[in-house]
Amino acid sequence: HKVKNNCIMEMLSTKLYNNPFTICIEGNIGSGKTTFLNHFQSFNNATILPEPVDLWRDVDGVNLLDYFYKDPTHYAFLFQSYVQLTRLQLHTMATPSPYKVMERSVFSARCFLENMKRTNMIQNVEAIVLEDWYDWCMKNTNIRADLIIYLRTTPEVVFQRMQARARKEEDSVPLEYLKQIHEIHDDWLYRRTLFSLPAPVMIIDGDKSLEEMMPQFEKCRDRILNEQT
Ligand code: DGT
Repeated sequence: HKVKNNCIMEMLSTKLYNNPFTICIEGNIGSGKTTFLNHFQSFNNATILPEPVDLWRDVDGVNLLDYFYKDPTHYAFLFQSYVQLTRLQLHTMATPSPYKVMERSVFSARCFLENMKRTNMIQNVEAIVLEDWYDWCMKNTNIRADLIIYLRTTPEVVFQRMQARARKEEDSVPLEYLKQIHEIHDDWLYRRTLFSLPAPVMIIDGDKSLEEMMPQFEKCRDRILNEQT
């Protein structure tokens, strides 16, 4: 009873933040988002939200990520619609700390949708349905982004990393796909000619090695702390 009461007391005293300061880590596949995200573990008061890729791999026993890569024209809409849902769930989730650090966002899901449109992976009407859902959510929920950190990389570098990590679903992904995804991220966050920007953008050289990334992380930390004061 004592243990149970202590747990209840602890839960009642945990303050939840419905509107935390939100940082989204963006960049191409293999750009180092997960590693960068993990640096934030050292950040006081931050809730780290990695990408829900495991959810996509097991939707009632179905690996949708694998289905998507094996047969994009059949599964692009279904996969994209589930990705969008799981991202919205993370955006709207209250956190036990005042900072939320997310790997990607509902905003960058649009980069993939844009690519599906450009390469005719998806029908026009399917894209419209996904975009209508997106617009509705933007108007009717309070999805917030305060800072975007763009790990900008060279497609050839991330292609090598992707091959080295050998995620089994990605074994047939060609360099060409990474080039397309890179161009769309650059259109959005570097050239800034595509979509509107939901937050200020900080660009970081993601081609650098892990050790070389550390000073860049420190720069981010300073910027975030400055924005809060
Ligand atoms: P990292 O840590 O920078 O190496 O990042 P990754 O590669 O672990 O994470 P990410 O988000 O670039 O992608 C994980 C896999 O899921 C990758 O095969 C691309 C795919 N993916 C992520 N988001 C979307 C999306 O919105 N649509 C589609 N079609 N694929 C997506």
